[in-house]
Amino acid sequence: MLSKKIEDALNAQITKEANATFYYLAMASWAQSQALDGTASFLYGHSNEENMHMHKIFNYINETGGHALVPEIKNVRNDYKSIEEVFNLILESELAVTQSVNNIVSMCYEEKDYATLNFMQWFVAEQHEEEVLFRRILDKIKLIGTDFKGIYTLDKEIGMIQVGGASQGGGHGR
Ligand code: OFO
Repeated sequence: MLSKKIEDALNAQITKEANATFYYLAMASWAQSQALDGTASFLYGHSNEENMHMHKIFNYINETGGHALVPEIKNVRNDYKSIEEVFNLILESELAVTQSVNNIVSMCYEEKDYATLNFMQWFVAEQHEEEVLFRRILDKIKLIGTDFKGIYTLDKEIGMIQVGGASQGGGHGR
């Protein structure tokens, strides 16, 4: 049984996962419109992954006696300046999600909710993987560059990264 405090925190996490789903979907669409097909394919996949995270929390709340709520999605940005901006924004967004996951974990200790603590461990591992992945992509952007030739190579490299989560054990194909 979930306490009201934990249920509210999990519903707030649903909002964050939903925002990430649509944020990355908008970025994927922007990349596709710029003929950055590898990046678009990676970001569509990542958007789907965030959607899966959201569903995971829906299911957990409802099976634990709570009520998972559909969030309102507001202010999705559709235009971006560059591939570098996109991945900087993603890392920033993931760091905020990690903070939110960590706050729920702390709350679980305070409330002695060990079932939710156990459930959240998956998200702790997932966030770690995502942070590593996006830092690595930003390193590649610096290394390869974004001039005419660089962008072509970079887009291909990003397109080859497989999206996968902590649940698959193997991470993001690194
Ligand atoms: Fe849901 O994994 Fe990042 O945000």
